[in-house]
Formats: sequence, C-alpha cells, structure tokens
Amino acid sequence: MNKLKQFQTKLQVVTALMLSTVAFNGHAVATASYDPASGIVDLPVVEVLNGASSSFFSAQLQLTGGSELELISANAGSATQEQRNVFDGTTGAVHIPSIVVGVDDFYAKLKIVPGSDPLRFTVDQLVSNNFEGCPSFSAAGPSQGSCFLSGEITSDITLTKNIQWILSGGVFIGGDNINQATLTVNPGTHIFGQQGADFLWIRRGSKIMSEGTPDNPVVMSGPLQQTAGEWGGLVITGNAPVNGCNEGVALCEIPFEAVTSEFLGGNNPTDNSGVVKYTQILFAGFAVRPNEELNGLTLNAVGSGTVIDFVHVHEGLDDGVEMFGGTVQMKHLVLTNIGDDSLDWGLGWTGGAQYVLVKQAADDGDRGIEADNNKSGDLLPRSNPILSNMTLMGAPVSTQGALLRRGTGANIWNSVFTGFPTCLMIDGEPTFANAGAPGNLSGDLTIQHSFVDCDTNFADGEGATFNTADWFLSQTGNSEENPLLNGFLPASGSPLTLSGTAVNDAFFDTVDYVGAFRDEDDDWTEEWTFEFN
Ligand SMILES: [Ca+2]
Ligand SMILES: [Ca+2]
Ligand SMILES: [Ca+2]
Ligand SMILES: [Ca+2]
Repeated sequence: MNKLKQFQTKLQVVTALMLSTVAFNGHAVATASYDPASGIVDLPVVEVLNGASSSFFSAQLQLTGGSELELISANAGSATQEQRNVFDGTTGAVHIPSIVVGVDDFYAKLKIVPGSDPLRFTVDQLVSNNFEGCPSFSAAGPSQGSCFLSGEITSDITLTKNIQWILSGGVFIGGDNINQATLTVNPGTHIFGQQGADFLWIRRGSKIMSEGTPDNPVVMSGPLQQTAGEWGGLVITGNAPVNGCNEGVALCEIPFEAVTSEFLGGNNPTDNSGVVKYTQILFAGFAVRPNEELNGLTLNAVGSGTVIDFVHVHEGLDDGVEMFGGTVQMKHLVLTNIGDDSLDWGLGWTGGAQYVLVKQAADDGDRGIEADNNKSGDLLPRSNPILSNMTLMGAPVSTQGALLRRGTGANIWNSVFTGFPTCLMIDGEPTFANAGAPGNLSGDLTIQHSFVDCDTNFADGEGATFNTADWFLSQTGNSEENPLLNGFLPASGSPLTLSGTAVNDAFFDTVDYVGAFRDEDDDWTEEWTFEFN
C-alpha cells in the first residue's frame, strides 16, 4: 500500500514536472539585448519597484573597463505586464529575465554599486536559462531539468529558474547559529515538495533571499497544486525574543512545537533572516503530530531586520502565516483558502503587518486571526503586534474574524472584518485584564478606525470583565457599517476609502483608507499571485 502510494506520488511529480518543463520551454522573449561591438546593454523596459506602486523606464548601460555597467540613459516609459527587467531598491538588484549573449539566453542579476554617481552596477549572476545539469549541492531528479535538495546545507547556494528544484525530506539551511549559509532563490524559480515531510527550514543565523519580481514570482508548492498538504512549507527561524522560558533565564530559546530538535529565539530583536518577496507558498502544511503542524509560512522568532513583502500563501493545511514570538514586520500579504487560521500568533510576537488580504474558503478554515500570548497568558515579552490595513473576508464555515485570547495585546488600525459568523471576540481573563476597561484602556489591546460587518459582530469569551462590543465602540473611528466591497476591493463610494488614519510607527506607510486597498483600482494582488478567485 505504502509502496503504491509512493509510486503514485512519484508519477504525479514527474507528470507535473513534465508539464511545467513544456511551459518553461515555450518561447521566451528577451527582455534585454547586448551589443558586443559597443558594449551597450539595452533594457527597453525597467520597472522600478516602490511598494505597490512602480515606475517604468527604458535604460541603457555601458560596459566600462572595470567590468562594471554604467547607466548612460534612462527615460520614462509606460507600465506593462509583459516580461520585463525589474529594479528592486530594497536589495539593490536589477533582475534581467532574459538577455541573449552569443547563442545562449541568460538570466542576469546586476547589483548597484553603493553611492555610485552616475549609477554603476556589477554583474552578480549570469545564468543560462537552459538546463546545464545539477550543481554539486544537489542530486539528479526524476526528470530532465530537475534536481533534488536534501539534508543540511552549510554553504551559500543559489536556486536558479532553469532547474525544477525538488525538496527531499526536511532541507535545512545552515546549522543552528553555526555554519551559517544564505539560500538565494532567483526570480521565477519553482521549488517543489513531494509530500508533507518535505519542507524548507532556514535555521538561526542563516538567511533566505527569496527575491521574486511581479512578473517572475518565486513559487514553492506541491507537485499537483490542487490540495492543501501536498508538501510541508517554509519555516524561517531567528534569534529575536520569544517567551516561554523560565524566569531568570538569560537567553530565552525554546524548542519548536512540531519539530522539538529545532530551537528558536534569542536576544536580537533586529535579527535579519533575509528577504521573502514576490513569493507564492502554495498547498503546504504538514501535521507532524495532532495540533502540531508546519504552516504555509512559519516564522519562528524572526527579527525585524527581515523583509517579508508581497507573499501569497494559498491552500495551507494549517495556518497561513504563524508567528512564534519574534519582531518580524510584513507588508502585502495575501492569505487565501487557509485550512486553519490565516494569521496566527503566540509566544510574544511584537512585530507588525500592513496591507493584508485574508480570504477564507467557502468549505474550510477557522479564524481570520487567532491571537495568543501564551497558554497561561502573562509571560513576557507579551504578544503585542501592530496591524494596519487588513481586509479580512470570512465564510459561513469560518468562526471569528479575530479571536484575541490567552493574554495577547495588539494594536489594530484601519482594518475591516466581514463575512464571518462572528467578527471579533476577546477571550480569557488575562486578555481582558491586559486590555483595561472601555473608557480606561491600557493601550495594549486596541482597535481603531476599523469596520465590522458580520452575522454577529461581537462575542465575549470566558473571564469577560467587559463586552467586546463596548471595547470596540468606545474607540475612535470604529463602525458597524457595511464596507461596500466589490470582491475584496472597496466599491466606488465605499466608506473605507475615507476613513483611515496614520499609524504612529515608522514601519507603517501613512495612508488615509481602511482595509488593504486604497480604492477599486488599487489591486496590488495582480500578476504576482497564484490565481485565487
Ligand atoms: Ca499552526
Ligand atoms: Ca492555528
Ligand atoms: Ca485555529
Ligand atoms: Ca494559534
């Protein structure tokens, strides 16, 4: 039985890979050209990323004697969703998906020379877009063009889009705060797991640089891309604070609930685990034991030096994104058809998120947000994230839009909860005690400039010392109005477009609207996400 299942899985993997190879070998259109006579690289379209808004240019670079490329012209151009070159200022990289040099076609990554004027770039990568065999850190996979990754990897490696990467078991980047390594994942690269036990784990001290682009997102998925739990998921582990250690312990580090040989936590709130940008995490989730699972994206004590921006988690078996402590801050999350909670936290998460779309499935899923401090409620540091510009859309099968429990704090701003059986519920004596009382709140558990529109807007859990309704309605700018959504975007005339306020924290963009989207034309989920409607 087991053998048959393994064989079926293998067959499915091979079929999926063959299909994607066919797609990959379809004619790529070069996005850049190189003229060896003049040494000029011509980039007809360069998108310069800037949050959800971008600007477009045409540019020319000249090869200099020092083998750098100097910007010799740049002119404003018009926006396009064709394959294009992308400059990402957060990483200083220019991604060129396809440049023909001689007879071969390459992906090129340029890196800006800091402080250069006129701008100069070095060539960081030049990789053939054709398969050229499996590199030494991998093993030949089941089909032409595929390579296996396995075990612990303690050198810096780059996953390129000319290979179908297959995880075999748990793949660990780095040792635990020893033998640190950086995993770079190029735009357009696809990483597959074949079963729940195949996952990608970034250890403390190591980094992931999963740097997709709007036109070439990084994709991490199972073989079929049909059902949740086809593979394990992405786990990032850092050295930022967690709670859950005995009082008086100098360095609080704890074992991960599902894989107890792995530790998380430390004393570096600004710890940097790398970049996850324009990345899809699809059909993940693995129950190691009942109630102890890998999520689509598990963030274990990840620090605020980490960049998480434009990440789509779709059809996860457990939670979409789950934070175990840490200080990580995120923007532009799309969490769709999640099997348990779309956003889940505990153990003292003190980070934040802005621009979050949660869309629960019609047939599965628990909460939009499940928020804990810890089981007994009062361990420090206490969970106290800042969240703004969330659009959370539930379904009759969901439970609450947000369950705030087990002593959690949170400052929620500019958010809309709709379509859940219950929008908001506060639960547990430590949670009520930490919040204070309506009219005399401690400031640790707040919501303002937010909308609720559910079958039942409020519920009170155990140990209630006040009504969740009073808590909500006593704060500034909150409303029980219909938010007038058209799909997940505000319809024209929606009250959301007029109701936002500034969040007093430097991570957050100041915007004047409620929910994840400015208006009906502000669909920043376009192009880079997996189809979810
Ligand atoms: Ca979970
Ligand atoms: Ca959960
Ligand atoms: Ca849950
Ligand atoms: Ca939870």
